[in-house]
Amino acid sequence: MSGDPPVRPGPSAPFGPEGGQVRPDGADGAHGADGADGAHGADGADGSHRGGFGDFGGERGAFIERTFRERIVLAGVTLPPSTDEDTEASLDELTQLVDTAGADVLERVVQRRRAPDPATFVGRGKAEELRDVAVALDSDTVVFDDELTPAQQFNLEKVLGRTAIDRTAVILDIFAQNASSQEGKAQVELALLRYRLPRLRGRRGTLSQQAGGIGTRGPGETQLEVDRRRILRRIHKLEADLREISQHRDVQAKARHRSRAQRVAIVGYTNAGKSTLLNRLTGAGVLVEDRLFATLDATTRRLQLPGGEAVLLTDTVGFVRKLPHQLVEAFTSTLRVAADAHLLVHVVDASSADPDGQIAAVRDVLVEIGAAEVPELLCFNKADRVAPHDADRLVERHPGSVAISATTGAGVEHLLHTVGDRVRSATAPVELLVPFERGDVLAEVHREGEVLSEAATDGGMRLRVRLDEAAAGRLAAWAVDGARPSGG
Ligand SMILES: Nc1nc2c(ncn2[C@@H]2O[C@H](COP(=O)(O)OP(=O)(O)OP(=O)(O)O)[C@@H](O)[C@H]2O)c(=O)[nH]1
Ligand SMILES: [Mg+2]
Repeated sequence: MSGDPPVRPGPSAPFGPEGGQVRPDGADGAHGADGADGAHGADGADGSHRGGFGDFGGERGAFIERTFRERIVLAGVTLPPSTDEDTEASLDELTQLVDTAGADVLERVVQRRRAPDPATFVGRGKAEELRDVAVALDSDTVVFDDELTPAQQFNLEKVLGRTAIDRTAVILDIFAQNASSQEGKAQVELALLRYRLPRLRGRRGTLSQQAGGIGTRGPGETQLEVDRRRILRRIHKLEADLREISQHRDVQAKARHRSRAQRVAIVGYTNAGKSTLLNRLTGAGVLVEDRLFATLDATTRRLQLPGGEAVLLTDTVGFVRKLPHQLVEAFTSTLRVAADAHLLVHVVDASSADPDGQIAAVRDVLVEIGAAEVPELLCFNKADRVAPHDADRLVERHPGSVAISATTGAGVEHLLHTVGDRVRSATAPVELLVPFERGDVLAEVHREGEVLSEAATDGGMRLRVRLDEAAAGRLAAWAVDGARPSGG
């Protein structure tokens, strides 16, 4: 089964196996040998684990080996207020993430704690148990369900005698695999580098410390400084590139904002069927796959609603529990379509084990990206995969929601009518009264809104106008009766 050489291969590790250590090709007992004296072996200056994080050479590469299917052990910790079931559900999802990244989960080890151990996240004894499990199963890598600090990661690798990575690394890894556009690639690389920068020290710094003495620290520090400067330069370059792309996007966005069409963004948990829905509604031809994070780039299409009006519909990157903040930061410009939308169609996989947990996770990310205030239409998808009364129950529990199947098309007509209603109610006309001398305001009303009627009165110009929410907010001072557009 593990006839493949257990070394991390070239592409992700241009520097080769760490510390110049060479493993015997295809040696079945290689892991066992590590594990048997794991801690001692790692204490030797050669760093006998491969060090997923410390493996700086792979700064643009993957955390998970893909020339063969890596054998992985998962580690989860139940911290209050979470329950054991929460941990199991989270580990189910981590299993799926690891599978998407191209590796196999062999075993999971869980622990209940009041707080993470600052040094090793799990307790020391648990870490040793993890090492024994990994040795017994001939597993190369332990994946932790929560983000490890650089120090925890280093300490764990020492105890485990093998690579320790966390959920964040797995998600970054999948994003790195799936990025295809220039912007997507730059965003992912930026997230990877920001993640790796504080972890550089793990290997270099400690190696020189282990070698003992101030005298030997010099060269290690120097190399570390060189590495760090190189990464920082690259980070600044990527930030500049992304700013440029984002300015270009702003120009496009302004053009979209000028168009009267309302902006509707499809958001939701990864694999919920967002791209399938965009394709069904607009024939956009976006890639649909039964894997996580298939979509990383935003795609916008014009959609004609049954009521006659057109909206701009955008499909974008999916969310997940504990979405790495490095990704959220790097993807701000992509994620802005949600914050800029008039309406969010929040697609939920009705057939998932925990639709409500997924809804909550998506809403957490929406808050993080400043889209919490955008009106949301919950859309339970994959209704063809659940019993009809289960779909009904979900819709009943979430008033105003709809159930659809993006694949069969069931319920899609109803969804379109609902989108139309929501969009229209958000743009119900308002009455404005603007003094004649405020030509600037009148100009703004004409620029920003759709003027339905206009008449000169004693108090000034009286207008009936359709405004988007932002414009309505800015012009609220001139509204008659304080009428707000969302008031219907
Ligand atoms: N049975 C069923 N499968 C669906 C439905 N909608 C989507 N799927 C499947 O679910 C999987 C994910 O669909 P996508 O449209 O790629 O999902 P997504 O939300 O865009 O996912 P990411 O871009 O990866 O976040 C694919 O295998 C689809 O064929 C549906 O209504 N019913
Ligand atoms: Mg998609």
